[in-house]
Amino acid sequence: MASTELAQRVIRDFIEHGITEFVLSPGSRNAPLAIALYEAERQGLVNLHVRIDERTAAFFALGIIKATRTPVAVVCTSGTAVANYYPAFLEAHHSDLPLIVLSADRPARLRQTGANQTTNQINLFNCGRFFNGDNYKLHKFGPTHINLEFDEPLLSDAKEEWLDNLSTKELHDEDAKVENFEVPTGKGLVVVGHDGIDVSEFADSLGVPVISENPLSYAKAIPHASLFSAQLDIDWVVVAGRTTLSRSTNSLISKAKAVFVIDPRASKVDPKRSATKIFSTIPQIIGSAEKWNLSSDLIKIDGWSEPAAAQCIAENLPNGSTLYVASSRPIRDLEAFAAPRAGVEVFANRGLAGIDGNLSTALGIASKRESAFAVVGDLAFLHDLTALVNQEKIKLKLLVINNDGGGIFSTLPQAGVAGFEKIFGTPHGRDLFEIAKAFGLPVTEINDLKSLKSFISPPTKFEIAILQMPDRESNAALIKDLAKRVNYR
Ligand SMILES: Cc1ncc(C[n+]2csc(CCOP(=O)(O)OP(=O)(O)O)c2C)c(N)n1
Repeated sequence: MASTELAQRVIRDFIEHGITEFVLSPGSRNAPLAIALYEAERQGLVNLHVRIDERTAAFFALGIIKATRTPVAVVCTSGTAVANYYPAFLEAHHSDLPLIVLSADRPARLRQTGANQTTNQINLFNCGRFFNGDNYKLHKFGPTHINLEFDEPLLSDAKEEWLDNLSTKELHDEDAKVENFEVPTGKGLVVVGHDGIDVSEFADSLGVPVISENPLSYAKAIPHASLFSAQLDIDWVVVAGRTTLSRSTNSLISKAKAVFVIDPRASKVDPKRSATKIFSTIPQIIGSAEKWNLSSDLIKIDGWSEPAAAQCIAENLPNGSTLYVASSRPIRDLEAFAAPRAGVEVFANRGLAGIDGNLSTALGIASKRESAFAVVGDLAFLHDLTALVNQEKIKLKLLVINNDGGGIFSTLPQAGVAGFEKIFGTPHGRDLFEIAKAFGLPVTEINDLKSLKSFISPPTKFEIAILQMPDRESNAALIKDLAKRVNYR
């Protein structure tokens, strides 16, 4: 099939399946797709975002997928370009997000002949679904890679009518059947991880204590739970989503006599099938649970520190706002120190918990929201600077917790080993304020809770705050100290 016709057929099919968000990175081999997409955008049929860096593009797409719960396609040229989608593709695989990679390729006959920008793109990601050519199938779950071989001529006279008479085709969910959850005897607990389905109503009806990795998802969750969960004694636990943040909560789960998992992605959540029972959708409760109380007093953290900043941000976010939280300390500080509340929608890349692509994901989410915030560490910030190149008209307040390196390592067993700063702490000494300025972005420096609080009003544009933090060692000591102050009963 001629390249232009192939590209037009594919883009038309995507639009007919309701896929209207595309993130394009420039190239020659994918020119037929780029031109078709530009035409479709001109006709108001798609939103076309352009990112020069494919890694950024794919994480930006993940953000849009998270915010809209619809598949998003990323489009790139051949060679290393497509390999730059790998981190986001893996993240999509582990969090079941419908990222669709449309990679342009050279014709198969050119492989292994030394032809320019030609490699083996067949099943490059080694996970998700792979299709070569236009006999693909679109899905609503998990990532898909569609590789399209384009031969010369790449450009031909565009036919205007290729987008006429569109007809809608539905992407169908596989129906999951509702099962029964027979409430066991003894003390039970609900643990809410990230990326799961909303189990608030289920937890309310069950009436047992709830601890949540994201305290902003459930106002009745118990504060500071990750700081004491390992010391609890329970008989059974219902785990919703994946718990990836604290060793303490995972050790509590492993001690329970019976573990019930609620997650549509059970095969990735509990691959060893160690759970007593796995539900792929919220089950119906049969029986009633033993009543018992678990509570802990909220510690008000004064002074300027990472835990205090996390608590301040969580408390002051306007109702109705969206928060993206980066991996490493930011998400753990939120878990450990935020007062549980409702009214804030929280996102994080917990599929593989990378510190890559975090700014891009946050920007993708913010591109679909009116009041978005993101909290990232300084290494996560530096890791994804190309996210700052193309900003469109996105409203986001990005808060960078700057502790000049990887603060989490000072809280882990490797703290203080010989060579710690060189091989774990990795101070960079860069001026993040100047870096943000160099991208033409409005930037503020924050050194106290009062200025932080006043920064957390709804964004009107994309702007950055650099939160200059005390050193990483004193932060680790403070976290230990706060854990000792937790009072639970
Ligand atoms: C892509 C990737 N590389 C490396 C890691 C390992 N890692 C986990 S946390 C971390 C340090 C992150 O530092 P920063 O973003 O500044 O946050 P902080 O630890 O200071 O809170 C690193 C390197 C990772 N999760 N992802």
